[in-house]
Amino acid sequence: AVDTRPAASDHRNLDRAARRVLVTNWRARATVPATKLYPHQWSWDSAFIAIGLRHLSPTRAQRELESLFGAQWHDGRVPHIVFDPDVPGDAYFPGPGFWRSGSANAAAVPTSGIVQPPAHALATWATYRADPAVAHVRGFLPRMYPRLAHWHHYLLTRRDLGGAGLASIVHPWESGMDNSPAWDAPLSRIEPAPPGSFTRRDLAHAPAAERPTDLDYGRYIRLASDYRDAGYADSPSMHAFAIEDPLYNALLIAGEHALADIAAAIGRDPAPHLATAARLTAALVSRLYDPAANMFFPRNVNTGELVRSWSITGLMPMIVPGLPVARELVDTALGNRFRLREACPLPSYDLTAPDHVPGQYWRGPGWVNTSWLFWHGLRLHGETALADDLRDRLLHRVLETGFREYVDPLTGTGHGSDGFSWTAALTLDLIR
Ligand code: 2M8
Repeated sequence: AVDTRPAASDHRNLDRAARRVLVTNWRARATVPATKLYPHQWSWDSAFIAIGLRHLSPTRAQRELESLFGAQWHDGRVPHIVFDPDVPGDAYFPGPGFWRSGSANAAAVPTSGIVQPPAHALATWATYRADPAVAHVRGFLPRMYPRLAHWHHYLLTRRDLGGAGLASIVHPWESGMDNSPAWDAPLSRIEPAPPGSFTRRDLAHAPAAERPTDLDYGRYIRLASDYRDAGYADSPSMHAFAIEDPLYNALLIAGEHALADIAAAIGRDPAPHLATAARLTAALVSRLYDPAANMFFPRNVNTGELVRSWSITGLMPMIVPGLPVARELVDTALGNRFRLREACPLPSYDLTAPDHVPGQYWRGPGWVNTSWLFWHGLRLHGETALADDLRDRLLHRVLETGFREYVDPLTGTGHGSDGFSWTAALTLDLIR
């Protein structure tokens, strides 16, 4: 077997290079995911970035999360993009002029109107633990706790579109795994916005073959403008796309466990959060787990059917404390579809599927954030040897390929942006 463990000196170089990426991508109040393709603040990126930044500057990691929650809407939602007013409005599409968030948040900071996976409570607790003294002086936990609780409350109430307690996403962008093959069938019923009605900006910074198609974008724009035109109201009947996603709900459950820790640390009662986590874990397993497949699948709320797509989302419940089927998920990860022992980062989609594309965004390549989550889950469930091996191979991959946005999981060819923030941030965390 080839020894993939990077040497100590490699770690030092990686550490230095990762810090450089985060320093370069820091703006006045937050970190951009990548300088050209994503020139604003993104919600779940900031959570992963804080997990790395805490090793470089605990104060900056706290500010990363605080600035995101500074744009939280009155209804509790945390928008998926917080726009930087110093960046021209047409640098990214769809920009502030499309979303028209107005005074949806107290500061009237321009934002999008959809959300992203709730990785923030997990990141807040990890950030706090990196330097409790500094957090204490800054009042970090007492300030974040009510905001996080309000955010989860929005998801647990207004987004319970299926009526079983789980949160639904109402747009592929909300999954964070935008063009995952899992969304192909539910998206196919959406009438795309006419091709001439909008101009993509992403193709100026990344090859078309590595990005979603124009048809995908037409559907993304239709869904987003319908939501906007309905005043961003949530009701089961109005969403043409409504999905209970395993990754989304797994992060919500892990987040409720983190909220319990945060509550206890500031003298509040953790019990309600633990009760919510237990209730959601039962719903996750009963509604989204298929025991014949040893896999979680998204549920299409509009048809009531599971979407039987072998996407990385189905392995992500590994991060749920006390998950009763963790060993079964490890078996699935070790199998031919994900090849946990060789493929790195873990592929975003079934390696054996005829439509697996190893360089196209969320349709095959490996991403460091989902691999980090699986690594975290392996450790949580006592799979230490597999966790250590995955960490060593991830670090080796980044050493070879750089801080790319996504990577061919078998050849290691890098794709998408370079100098990608969460790749750098989570590398810093894995080195520790
Ligand atoms: C990607 O998504 C954005 C839309 O939100 C885009 O393609 O423009 C996704 O990979 C998403 O998960 C990520 O948060 C975002 C910024 O890195 O880029």
